[in-house]
Formats: sequence, structure tokens, C-alpha cells
Amino acid sequence: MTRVYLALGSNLAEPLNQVQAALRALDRLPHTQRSATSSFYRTPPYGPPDQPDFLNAVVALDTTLTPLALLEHTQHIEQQQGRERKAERWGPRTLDLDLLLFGNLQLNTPRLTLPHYDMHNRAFMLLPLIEIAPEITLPDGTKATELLARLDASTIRYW
Ligand code: 5RY
Ligand code: CA
Ligand code: CA
Ligand code: CA
Repeated sequence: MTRVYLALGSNLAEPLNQVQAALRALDRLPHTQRSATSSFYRTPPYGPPDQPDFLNAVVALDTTLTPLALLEHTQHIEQQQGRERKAERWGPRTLDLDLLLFGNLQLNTPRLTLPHYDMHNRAFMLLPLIEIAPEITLPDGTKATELLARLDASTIRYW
């Protein structure tokens, strides 16, 4: 059984509904239990500007699925919720599910990088992660709280 942390993001088509639907879909995954869910946060868009604020959250899952099997399931949930592949990278989306941590696994493949390649720069991932796992460390031993302390989280509010 592996503890997994999954980030949720939405900034289209009623983000609260999107994220609640995603939680129900995650609860239907085989061989997987949702063990914690962060608060829902309203965060300004990073990357391309001129898009709506995001709803961001993080959930903890306990699973016996493999990383790639879990990735397949999360991508299927994104597709079920109308995720569109647009030409513009990092445009607004109905639902984005990102694997942050999969136990202490480090993995670098074309399909999947673990830990998430940019989580150390993203307060909208670290703040909800720390809410549900205050003591969490990355596989390299770095504390998530140390990473967040270097970032500006002052623009993050509750949804
Ligand atoms: C930067 C560039 C692209 C940061 C930077 C992305 C979300 C990024 C987002 C989200 C919020 C994206 C990826 N420098 N902003 N921007 N929440 N996803 N607030 O989930 F994150 S696109
Ligand atoms: Ca289940
Ligand atoms: Ca993302
Ligand atoms: Ca993604």
C-alpha cells in the first residue's frame, strides 16, 4: 500500500463542481482509498495570465495501483470531465489532476515524473499538501514546509 498525494486544479466550468465530481470519481477507483482532502483554495493563475483564478486542492490516497495505472485512471477522469487538449500550453482547464508524490518513489519516464517536476515552485500545490501532511518530506529529504517558506503564498485564499 502506497500513500499518494494528488493535486487537483480547475479554472473553467464551475471549478467547485468540477473538483467535487473529481473527488467522487477518485472514490470509485479500484484498490484505492481517499484518506485526506485539503481545503479548497482560490489561487491566481501562474504561467499564462488572463485566465480565471484556479480552485486548487490536494488529496491523499492509499493505493495498491502502480503509478502508471493510477495515471491512466486520473487521465480518464480528466477526459470524462471535458478536458480539452488545446494548442496553447497551460491554458484554462476544467480539471487537472497531477501526481505530486507516490510514496518515496523517484521516477523519470516520458509518461510520468515523480515527484512532480515543479512542485517545489508552486505554492498552490505545497500549501494544501502541508495542510493534510504537515511533516511531509520529499524523497530527497527536503521538508515541504522548507520549500513553501521560500515562496510567496500571500495571494492564496480559501475558495
Ligand atoms: C510558472 C507556469 C505554468 C506555473 C508556471 C504552470 C495552475 C504553472 C496554475 C494551477 C494556479 C497552471 C502550469 N511560473 N496556476 N497554472 N493553479 N496550473 N494557480 O493549478 F503552474 S499551468
Ligand atoms: Ca475506492
Ligand atoms: Ca498541472
Ligand atoms: Ca497535469
